[in-house]
Amino acid sequence: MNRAIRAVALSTAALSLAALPTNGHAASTTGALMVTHVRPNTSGADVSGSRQLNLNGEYFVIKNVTTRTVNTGGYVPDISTNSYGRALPSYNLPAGAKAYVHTGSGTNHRDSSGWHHIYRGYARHVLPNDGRSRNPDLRLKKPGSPDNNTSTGSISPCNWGNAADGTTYAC
Ligand SMILES: [Ca+2]
Ligand SMILES: [Ca+2]
Repeated sequence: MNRAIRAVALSTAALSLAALPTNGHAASTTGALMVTHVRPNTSGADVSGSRQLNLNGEYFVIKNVTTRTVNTGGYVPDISTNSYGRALPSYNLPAGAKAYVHTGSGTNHRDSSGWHHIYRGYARHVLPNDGRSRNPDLRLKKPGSPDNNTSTGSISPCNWGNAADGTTYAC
């Protein structure tokens, strides 16, 4: 198991959200991909002066729940009340495989431990550290869906509360 996933935790806010009928501990999907984990608050300081730090330490994890390769191109990770829903780049994710979807820049690849890494290419942090006032916070939407802050086209939601520094949450 990757060290980044070992420290899975649920905040008290996430636990309270679990009481809602549309949300729970177990990740779910109505499509080929599922959001399984999220790290909204990158380890350490997010900014230093005008510099954004450790952008790739902010990420979410997706899983291919099918028995065939799925191309991630066009899937829209939409976030409530902002415009950070840039569609995912083209990347062939094998059957059953998981991928870190990093906020910053890099070359999409599979690492030596078998984990896949996909980069969104933002120059700033885009996942709110404090998700308490929004529900849902992150929705993976099927390819072709607009980035319009609605749940239309959503296949897998993920929520969190006030995210602790460097903590990965199960969706
Ligand atoms: Ca963040
Ligand atoms: Ca931080």
